[in-house]
Amino acid sequence: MEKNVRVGILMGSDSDWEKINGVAKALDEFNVGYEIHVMSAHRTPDKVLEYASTAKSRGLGVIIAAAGGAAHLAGVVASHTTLPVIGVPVKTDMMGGLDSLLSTVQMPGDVPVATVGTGSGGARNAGILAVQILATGDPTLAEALVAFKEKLVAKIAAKDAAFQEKLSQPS
Ligand code: RP5
Repeated sequence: MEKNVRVGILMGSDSDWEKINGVAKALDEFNVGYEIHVMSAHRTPDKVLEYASTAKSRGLGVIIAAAGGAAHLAGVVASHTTLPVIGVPVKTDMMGGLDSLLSTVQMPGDVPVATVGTGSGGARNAGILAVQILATGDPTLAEALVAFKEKLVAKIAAKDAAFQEKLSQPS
C-alpha cells in the first residue's frame, strides 16, 4: 500500500539532490510519506505559487524547501501557505553556503522559515524536524521519536566507552 504523502520536498534544481537527499532518508527512517519536486522561485515562480497555495488542501503537513545561492524558494513558499516551512540552505562554493544560509534564514517578521544548517547535518535535521512537527498530532510518530532519542543516547554512550578504552591504552 502506498504511504500517505505528508511532506513536500522542493528543490530549486536537480543539482541540489545529491546534497540534500538526507532529507528523504530521514523521512524514510520514520516511514513518513513524501513527494519530491524540482521547482524554482526564480525560474518557475508560477509553479511554486500553485504548489504552495494548494499543498495544505492536498493533505501535506510540512513543506521542506532546499535551494542554493540566492535561495528564496523556502521564503516564497512560506509566503503562500500556512503550513510550517523548513528551509534547507544548499551548500555552495561561497563560504560553504553562507549565501544560501542567509538568503533562507533572514525572513521578515510574520513569515517564518525554520532554517536548518548547510551540509548533510542540516538536510538530515530538516527531515527529523518535519517528523517532529507531524508527531505533535500523531502518537505513533511521537513514540518513534522517543525510541530514536534513546538510540542516540546508546550510540553516544558506546562512542564514549570506545574512546575511554582508547585513552587507557599505553601510547
Ligand atoms: C538554485 O540555484 C538551486 O537551488 C541551485 O542550488 C542553484 C543552481 O542551480 P542550477 O544552475 O544547478 O540549476 O536556484
